[in-house]
Amino acid sequence: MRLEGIDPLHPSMYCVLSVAEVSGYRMRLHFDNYSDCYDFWVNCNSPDIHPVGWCEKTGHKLHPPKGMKSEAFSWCSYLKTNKLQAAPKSLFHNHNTTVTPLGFRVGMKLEAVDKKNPSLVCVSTVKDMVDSRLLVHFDSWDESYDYWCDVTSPYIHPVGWCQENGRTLTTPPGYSDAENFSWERYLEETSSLPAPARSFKAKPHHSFQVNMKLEAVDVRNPVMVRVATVVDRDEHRVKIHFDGWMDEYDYWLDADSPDIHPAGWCTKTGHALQAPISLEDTSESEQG
Ligand code: MLY
Repeated sequence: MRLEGIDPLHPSMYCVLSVAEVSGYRMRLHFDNYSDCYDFWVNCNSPDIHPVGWCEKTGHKLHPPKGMKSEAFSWCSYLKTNKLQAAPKSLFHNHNTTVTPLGFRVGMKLEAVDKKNPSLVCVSTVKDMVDSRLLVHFDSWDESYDYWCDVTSPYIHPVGWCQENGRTLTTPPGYSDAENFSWERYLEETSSLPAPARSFKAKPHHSFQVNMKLEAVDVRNPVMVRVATVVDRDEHRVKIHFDGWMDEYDYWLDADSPDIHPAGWCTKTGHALQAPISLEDTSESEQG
């Protein structure tokens, strides 16, 4: 089945995708005419996917299958010529379920954590808005740092937050007089508005505790969901340990990540669950 969705490596891009594999509530999506190496897994209620025609309806640019020109691509003829099926709208659980965040507009400026370099809080812009989510873009950087978040994200702050909190604001690369960066001047120079402070909401704290068991997607091999344990926590994140595996595979995830599930989720949804490996297995099999 065909659909439209966000490229996880370029979150500002919507692409022509097909369902390559289904496992319970999860599916592997493939970029049409591209190598399988770009395939990625999502839950079927992912906010990142939309039915055929969604981009056109919402004014988003759709990136066609590899080798096709945007101008030449039309879903209608693509599906017809290749005898393909569009995923029916009724299968999408994410549309129109939420309200547009109040106060945010595309083009507004904010201060956001670069999730790839989490020590940096940077000058950034709301680049897109869909349902209740915002696409954060870092000014004068390429789109590979962009990410989607909701208005309760702990990674976004209103203009002036760094100054109020004694943090260094990372200014756009090449910005002249970065030392004396002034939001007032920058907003004027870029003819933009700051996202209103009242639009940023607090995220309720999560209730994960150390030692709790759960089921987590293996980031290194995302077809797998494994038995896992919370081994550390902070305000908004949990550190996941895969039972039986070495600590070096532990990793931090946002507590609201779509890749962690309660114990029993795999059985309930019909997904394979990788049981903890015992130490004897460790040397020869998977871990080696
Ligand atoms: N060492 C990296 C840091 C990039 C930071 C980008 N953020 C601010 C969007 C580099 O210079 O490529």
